Amino acid sequence: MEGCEIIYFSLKRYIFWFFLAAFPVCLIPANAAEFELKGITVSNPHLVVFGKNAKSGAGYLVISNKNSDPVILKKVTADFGNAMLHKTDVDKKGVAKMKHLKSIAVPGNGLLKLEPGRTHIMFVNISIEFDESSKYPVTLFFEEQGSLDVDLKLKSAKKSQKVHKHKHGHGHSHKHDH
Ligand SMILES: [Cu+2]
Repeated sequence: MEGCEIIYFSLKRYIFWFFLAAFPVCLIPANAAEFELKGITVSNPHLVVFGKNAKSGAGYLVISNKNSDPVILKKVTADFGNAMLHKTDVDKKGVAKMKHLKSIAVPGNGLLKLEPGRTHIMFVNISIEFDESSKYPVTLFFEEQGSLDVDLKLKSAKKSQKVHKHKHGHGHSHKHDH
């Protein structure tokens, strides 16, 4: 009898921990940020920078358009730097070049993916330090639908922020800072 109670108690505890552990996991996909405006849905907006002191970065997201007409994204602005629309083109020699786009069109009842190596939002002259827990707001301006605020989630491309300091003195003295 007493044994059963102990099992029951630990089961209750198990269930408690299970929900505690599972709850945030359930929240993340629901939270995996979607932003909507007049039939336009922007999903999975994220920002890739190289190191926390990066001066430039790229924004990627998926724009889906439930309207029957195409929608035109004509401008992106950000507080943390200058934003513009870019497209990466690879020429015949295999050299990748980025081209500035005045606008991008999302087909009616279709979607456009801004993704690495293709269309992206380019950020330059970044004036802030990044940290992984923050979100970075940008505003998308659509030709007819107006503006939509979207939060970009930071994804560091590489852990390049851990700068390995290595000082070498000349002659006999060696200084190593790690
Ligand atoms: Cu670019």
